[in-house]
Amino acid sequence: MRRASFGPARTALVAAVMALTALLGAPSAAGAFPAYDSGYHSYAEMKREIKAIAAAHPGIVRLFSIGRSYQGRTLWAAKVSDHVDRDQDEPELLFDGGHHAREHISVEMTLRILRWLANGYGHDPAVTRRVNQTETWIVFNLNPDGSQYDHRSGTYRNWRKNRQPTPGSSRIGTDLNRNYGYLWGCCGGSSGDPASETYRGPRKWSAPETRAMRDFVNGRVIDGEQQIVAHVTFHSFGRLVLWPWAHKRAGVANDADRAVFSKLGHAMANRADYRAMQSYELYVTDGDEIDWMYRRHRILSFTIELADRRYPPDELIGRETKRGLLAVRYLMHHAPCPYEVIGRSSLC
Ligand code: 3K0
Ligand code: CA
Ligand code: ZN
Repeated sequence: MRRASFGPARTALVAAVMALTALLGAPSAAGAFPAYDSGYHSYAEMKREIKAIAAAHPGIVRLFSIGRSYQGRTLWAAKVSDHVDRDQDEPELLFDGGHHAREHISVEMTLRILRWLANGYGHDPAVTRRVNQTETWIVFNLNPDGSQYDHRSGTYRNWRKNRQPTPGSSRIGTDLNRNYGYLWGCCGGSSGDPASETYRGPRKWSAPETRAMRDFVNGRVIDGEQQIVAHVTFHSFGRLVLWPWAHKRAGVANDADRAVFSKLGHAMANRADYRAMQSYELYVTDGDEIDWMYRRHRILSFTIELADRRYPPDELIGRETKRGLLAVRYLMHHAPCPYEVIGRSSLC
């Protein structure tokens, strides 16, 4: 072997390749985020993290699945409450992340909520109260197929939709936040073109992921009463708090609900230093999650758009999810009687 004769050149080449690799961000492990964003959780890392937290806090955290993604991944969820294995008559909250594949920080937000509740229980009196007095549901990533696809090659693909093929088309993917069943495709807030970023799917609920969310929420109706009082779906980006309607200019018809949406929305935005508005004011969407949540179940449902850019570097996860947490804390505090914020506790 003549290895010695080209040793120095080879060493230099290896060093150059390594530097370039670090710069371009080759995946740090199969299926992981690019090395420069290793602070983000891939699907496998998310699963490991939530299992570790649940194992460390078995009395207050229970993991379960709400169904499977198109490609068969488990859609992981957690319940957090005292007496977690019992269904107590307490106000319930629901948080979800990951509808849009590339909005990875929304998944980090759901993990942060779980960590905050689990680690604070028994230490932070405010958290302990929240865990004792409410039941919190967290759906960590509704679109794991899409998020994996977005990050796993080592270069972000800017992918938004799920990974479900559309019959009769070569284009892949449905925008999950246009596939919900209330006034699906009604109002020019989605696209019927399978190539579009906001493709609503061939029919309402055509995506297994939205069906899983629907069935879970429908299942929280007990003795005719929806247990979930308030919901936040995390997206990115824009540093915004949004509420229904998304499909039309008018606010919701019920005066108290309209006032509560605005009051809670603005207060959450103040906590986070975000802007607040009815979803329609940003732009029209139809078949989205918050309109369905409110119309079908009268859940006080919000969209929170985290962060100020599409791909916040992992150094910013802490700072940006902290803002989200300030909003979440406010909402949880008012879950037992949201109408109190408009001086109408009698409605609770
Ligand atoms: O409720 C809403 O207004 C959803 C807004 C959301 C969407 O689905 O268009 N914005 S995002 O796609 O930039 N995350
Ligand atoms: Ca409980
Ligand atoms: Zn989104």
